[in-house]
Amino acid sequence: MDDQVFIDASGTRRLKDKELVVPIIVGTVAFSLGKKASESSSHRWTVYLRSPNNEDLSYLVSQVRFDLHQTFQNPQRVVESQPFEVTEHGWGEFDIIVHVYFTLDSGVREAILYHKLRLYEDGEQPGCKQDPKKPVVTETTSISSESPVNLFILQARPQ
Ligand code: SLL
Repeated sequence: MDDQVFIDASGTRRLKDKELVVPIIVGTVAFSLGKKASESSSHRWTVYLRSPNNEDLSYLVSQVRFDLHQTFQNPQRVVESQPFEVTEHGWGEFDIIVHVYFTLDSGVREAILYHKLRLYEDGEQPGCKQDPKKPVVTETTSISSESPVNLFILQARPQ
């Protein structure tokens, strides 16, 4: 047998000391509700987790939990299949904590990512006039080592 290959405790063939680097994007898209806005609901927004080329992630990701601000009902939202996303209505920006649970195959169980929900562009103030058709989109796409939030390194090594 090639010495780079080993069999793990579950009987699966694995490659020794190999890394699988999977870039993942967490983003939000927010629309002002314009005239339909109310005090507690100025925007409709969606938070999502996706691959850069929108490939199916279900071979790798079994479930995603989006932890919203405590002001939301049932703030821990679990999504068990694609698309991994949550849509809500709200009034304020906050950090969303994204727990990504991997399929058993990957050898790593969970990663935690952070993404700030943005409802306004830079320089815009809460309450300012926004075009309801023009979304505010932010994505964490950098894969530099200073901001590894969207980069998963799954290492196959003997258990
Ligand atoms: C802020 N620190 O003060 C932030 C908190 C929380 C936003 C923002 C809840 C909506 C709902 C909602 O939008 N919370 O009540 O369903 O700006």
